[in-house]
Amino acid sequence: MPILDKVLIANRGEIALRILRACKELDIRTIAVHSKADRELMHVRLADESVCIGPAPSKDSYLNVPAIISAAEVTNATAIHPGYGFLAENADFAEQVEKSGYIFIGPTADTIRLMGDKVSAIESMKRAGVPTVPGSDGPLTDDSERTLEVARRIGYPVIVKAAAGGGGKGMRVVHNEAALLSSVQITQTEAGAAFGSEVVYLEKYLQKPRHVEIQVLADGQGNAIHLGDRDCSLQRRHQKVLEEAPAPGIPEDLRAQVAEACVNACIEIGYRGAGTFEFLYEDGGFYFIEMNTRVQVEHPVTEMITGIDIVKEQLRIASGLPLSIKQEDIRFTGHAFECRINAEDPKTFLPSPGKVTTFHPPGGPGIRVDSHLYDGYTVPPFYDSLIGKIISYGESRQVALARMRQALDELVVEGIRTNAPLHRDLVRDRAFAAGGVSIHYLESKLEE
Ligand code: MV4
Repeated sequence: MPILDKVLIANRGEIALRILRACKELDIRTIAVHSKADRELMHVRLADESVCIGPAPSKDSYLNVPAIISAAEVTNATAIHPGYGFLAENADFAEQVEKSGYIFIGPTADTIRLMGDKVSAIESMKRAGVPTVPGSDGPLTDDSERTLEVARRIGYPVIVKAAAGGGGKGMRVVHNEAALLSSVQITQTEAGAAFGSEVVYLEKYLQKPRHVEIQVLADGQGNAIHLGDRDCSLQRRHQKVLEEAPAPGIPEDLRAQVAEACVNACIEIGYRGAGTFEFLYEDGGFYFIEMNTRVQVEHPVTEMITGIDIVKEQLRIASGLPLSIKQEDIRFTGHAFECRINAEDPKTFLPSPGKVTTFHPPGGPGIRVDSHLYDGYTVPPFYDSLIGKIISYGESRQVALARMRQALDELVVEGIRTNAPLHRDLVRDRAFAAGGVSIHYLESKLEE
């Protein structure tokens, strides 16, 4: 079967460049679509063709479905890669793409919809044998007595979550029975306004968990594999800052057992493409919370420890090829870190767009830089502030961390402010160096 002929990259920045590089390696032609503010993007220059799809605001360009489909029509695209963010997990977009005769590089619209509803996602995973958080096992009803009973059974604290939420929006922690019903109501009203659905559910609130996720690949033809886990606990306001693979300090038998459950779940639901199972990990237990149906920002740490190019695999799967890699062929070797470099003030975290007068990326053994930056590039103010990722690899966690320290010291970005000083501090943090800090660690540290 021939690989895809021509891929339209429906994204911008570092991930658009990452996708372009994978296409070039596979001899697939590329189409860049960009906003009026993004003519200078690195991948726009490198693409075989480029189309301006609208003005700077995302809603008029990168979220403009008719404009993207039109660009696919005029350029004769075969497939559309959505990257992450923007339309990547929009089931209606995936459906439109397929109805217009293009391949959506990702799972089916039905799968995206199933995972977008957190209640149905959890239900499918539970049925497939993936460990979940003790909870309401479905939406809360308008029977207050039942809601009170469910919370009593779970035990306080509990967390009320919007079924249409995710990524930190539409949730509320409840510490006692007196606060439960009003919290449920407020969350329902907020969810209705934010997502157009008032459906909420309850979970036991885990107070000091780590965020550990498992990467999978599936071909939608009955084959699925896992690429191990990542620890993404270092975050601020639900934005990940620094990730690593594998997650440190997890018993190997447990790690393997949960990963195998994820693989089984993929087969059970007929999953296709790259995906991530998100877990909270606390006191030696894994608890599924959500599934991401896209390639993730932090995918490189997994690529470093497995040697597998996840974006190339996405392209192969989309072209209809069965998975070429078997689970037993995958060896997990060494350790990798990723520092997300943002154009922002290192103290206030306010965005810092503008012209980059000097960009000097780090290098040397075990260093990878995924960035669209170059000398003279102007970071526009309209989008996410991620300007690149430094990835370090080493045969051990210690070696990978030492390489990251050096890489951050070599990095030069002038003309704009970046969060590099925060990273230079983090990679010298004692608790972080020991491994296994919780999701609250960074925010507590920043308060000091
Ligand atoms: C939780 C939790 C504690 N207990 N669920 C936040 C984002 C969304 N993906 C789920 N989130 C959480 N769900 C239960 N039952 C704590 C969080 C949470 C969190 C999770 C992952 C990474 C960072 C986080 C920051 C704050 C809260």
